Amino acid sequence: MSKITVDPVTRIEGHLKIEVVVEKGVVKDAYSSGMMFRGIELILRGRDPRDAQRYTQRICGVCPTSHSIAAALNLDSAFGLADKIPDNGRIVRNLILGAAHIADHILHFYHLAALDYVDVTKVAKYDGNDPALNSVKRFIERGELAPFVPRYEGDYRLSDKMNIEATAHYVKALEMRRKAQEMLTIFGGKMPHNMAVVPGGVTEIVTVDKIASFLWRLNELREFIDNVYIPDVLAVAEAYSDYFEIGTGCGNLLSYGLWDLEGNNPDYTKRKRLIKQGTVSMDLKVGSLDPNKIAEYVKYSWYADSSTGKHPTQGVTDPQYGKKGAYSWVKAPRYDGKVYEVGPLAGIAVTYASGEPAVKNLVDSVLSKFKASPKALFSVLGRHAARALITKYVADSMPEWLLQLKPGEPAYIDYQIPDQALGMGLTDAARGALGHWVEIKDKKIANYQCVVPSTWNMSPRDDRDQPGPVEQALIGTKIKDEKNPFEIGRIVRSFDPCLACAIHLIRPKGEIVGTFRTG
Ligand code: NFE
Ligand code: MG
Repeated sequence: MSKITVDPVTRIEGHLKIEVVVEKGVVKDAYSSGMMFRGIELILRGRDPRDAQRYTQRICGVCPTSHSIAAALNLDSAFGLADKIPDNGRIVRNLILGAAHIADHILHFYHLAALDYVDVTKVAKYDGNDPALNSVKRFIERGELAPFVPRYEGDYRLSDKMNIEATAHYVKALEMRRKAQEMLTIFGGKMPHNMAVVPGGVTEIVTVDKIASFLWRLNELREFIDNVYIPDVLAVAEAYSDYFEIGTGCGNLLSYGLWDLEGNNPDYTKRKRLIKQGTVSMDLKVGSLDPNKIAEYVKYSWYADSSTGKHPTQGVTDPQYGKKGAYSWVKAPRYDGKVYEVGPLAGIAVTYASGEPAVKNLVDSVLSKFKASPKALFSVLGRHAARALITKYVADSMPEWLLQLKPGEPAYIDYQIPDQALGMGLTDAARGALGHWVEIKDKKIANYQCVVPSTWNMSPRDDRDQPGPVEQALIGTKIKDEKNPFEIGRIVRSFDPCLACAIHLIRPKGEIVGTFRTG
């Protein structure tokens, strides 16, 4: 029996420690620990509710846009506006969120995950004229290879030509991400932390110029998605096809859905969305979404036991670093007491299993290429493929949304802040189901709770000792070489973890809770 500790896991956002216990080359046990303590929820107490819009975006620099949407939906519902947002406001929010997801998924595949599969050192053999590749080659010749090393060795399977091409695409993807961020700023004002998404709609007026400026960037991104991103994901999948069977996980997926296609249904769990709400398991049976079944557990998290098992409307944040038996700052959210994975795979699988024709065609075309059944989606490669397909699906849907905009018409509706109210905002962020809940008293925030995608996915064990999604995905994995545990990095990164989002709280008086080193 041996223990492998990866601390910190690199090429993710935030500080994550993964420990696995290996017996006869197989992972017997796994522990996911969020090692960073920070926060927002308690800072919001006593503030003007509209501050949630600005403050929650500061949870993270990668997915602030999703927090802005969740906060806006939350405040819309608390202010009685959920079914009153003008179509221009709803559509501009969709375009801003769509741009953010495109940028984010390109970032994850090329700049975070692909380096587990692409051997950049092969660029040393390049003898062409591409300036970007020649500059990478010079770095290799000088032995300056960060951020591509340190890395695990011994399981790079692409041909030299494919490794070189994929490295060129890594560089191209930086430019494409910038284009997607620029697209976001046309309506959002800036990135990160956009200024436009507010309760009541958006502050940006719609003009023909903005539509045209958005569209030409979108067209270029669609070409990149179709001709580079998706082919690269498929090429990786072909060379590493065993990863359709590795990292299966808990087998339960949950999606809040995203990109509102209608604005007149105040119930976010029933609203028509491009990606649908619901739960789905490996038999592809879709369940309806009931947010009352969500609770966060803390038996193995560094919080007071008295705060365990609470629904987010009753959520309590009471840190206790060093609590006996605990091993993470991440809480353990559960749905109906069970473990659920969230993310693009969940959104795609719920929409696919609901029979949406466009998503069925996209998913079936990938599965038939690999002669695989839908069960293969529950895997490392399934997560990457779902991310690429959701990127294509939203990018292909956006031109029509641009045509639905009405220049000169309102994108915002005015409102009064109520004395007392409860609110809930549900959307899917790039990493999955994101929920914000608010309680307003005397026109101020009395309680604000966020339950965030990486909190679900990176969660530790819960009060019933059920391991979290990433822990379950690791347990049972064969480790070929304990000195180069590629499998761990590939499984963990397939979830696209963000620990900044996962742990978003702080002790109210700001005292030091503990001092410790990681890695
Ligand atoms: Ni910091 Fe985030 C997303 C949110 S969480 S990246 O997507 O919400 O995992
Ligand atoms: Mg929280």
